[in-house]
Amino acid sequence: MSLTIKGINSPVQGVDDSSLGAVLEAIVSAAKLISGNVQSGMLIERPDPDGVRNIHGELVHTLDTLGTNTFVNVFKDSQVVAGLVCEELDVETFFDVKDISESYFCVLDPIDGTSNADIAITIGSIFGIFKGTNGNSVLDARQFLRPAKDFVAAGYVLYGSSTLLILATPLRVQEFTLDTDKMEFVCTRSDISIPAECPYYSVNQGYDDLWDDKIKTVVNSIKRGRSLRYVGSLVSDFHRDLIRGGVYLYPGDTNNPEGKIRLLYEAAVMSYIAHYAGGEATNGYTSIFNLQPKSIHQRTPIFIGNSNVIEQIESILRDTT
Ligand code: AFP
Repeated sequence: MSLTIKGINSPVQGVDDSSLGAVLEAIVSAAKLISGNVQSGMLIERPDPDGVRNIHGELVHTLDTLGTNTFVNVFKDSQVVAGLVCEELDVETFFDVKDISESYFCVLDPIDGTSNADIAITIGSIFGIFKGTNGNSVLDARQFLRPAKDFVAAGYVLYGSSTLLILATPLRVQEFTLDTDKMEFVCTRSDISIPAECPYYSVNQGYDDLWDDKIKTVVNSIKRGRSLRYVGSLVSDFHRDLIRGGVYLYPGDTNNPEGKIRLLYEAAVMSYIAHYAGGEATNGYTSIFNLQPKSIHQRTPIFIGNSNVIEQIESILRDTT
């Protein structure tokens, strides 16, 4: 079960549907374009504090707009992506396709961590892919309001000192690195599983005054014997945990009871990757892999990484009064 995808130099394992292959080709071509934009850094990314804000109240950066437009264009051209939910677009977007019964629905954070873009820190694009339900002909939010376990594939592109594509399917989690001479992705890790050791934890410790006692107990307990690493781009922090072992926490607090991370196009995607790499993700009480979203831009508290540490966190939250 493998398929040749334009832009990737070896057949991709876990994919044998040519329409899904076309979705991945669209993502690969967007990734290459965005990688070039990200490399330009401050040449194009000049944050304007008085600029436009998105539905979440966050500043829309030039790269957010470029990233969104790039993905919208490749998906539109693909003729196989029938719909998109995107962090930067208030409502669902639908596209014309060749054959609705052979089409897919994507969720997307086009550029995660843009507030890091003007300081040359690693950022990324996060995507999840659903096969349509109800014969695909229903064109509304129902196509997207589904748990992570329904994705047929999901992943992210990391724009850092190199550009990486992480692609998860139920068969395996693979990593591809962009060869910038040939402008094609090369498989660099063919079957990723989160290591048993968990040497790192990541959390914005600056919010500890806003946490309730349960969260303080969780953080105090899991930090023992571990090094703190916090980039402030979920993709970067999660990628380190995926490859080296670790746990990422973004709990709710008194200002933001549901935290900051979006369920559909951030937490669910990462939970899917973690699941097929042997890890876990929870909102503290329920597995995010199985969590049914209620709205497309819903937020969720998230604790993700090594499964034994996630179990420890759930048990602390269950038992602490
Ligand atoms: P931006 O896209 O606005 O930079 O936000 C990135 C992010 O959603 C996620 O990638 C980080 O882990 C998190 O925010 C960091 O948020 P804090 O600054 O509140 O810790």
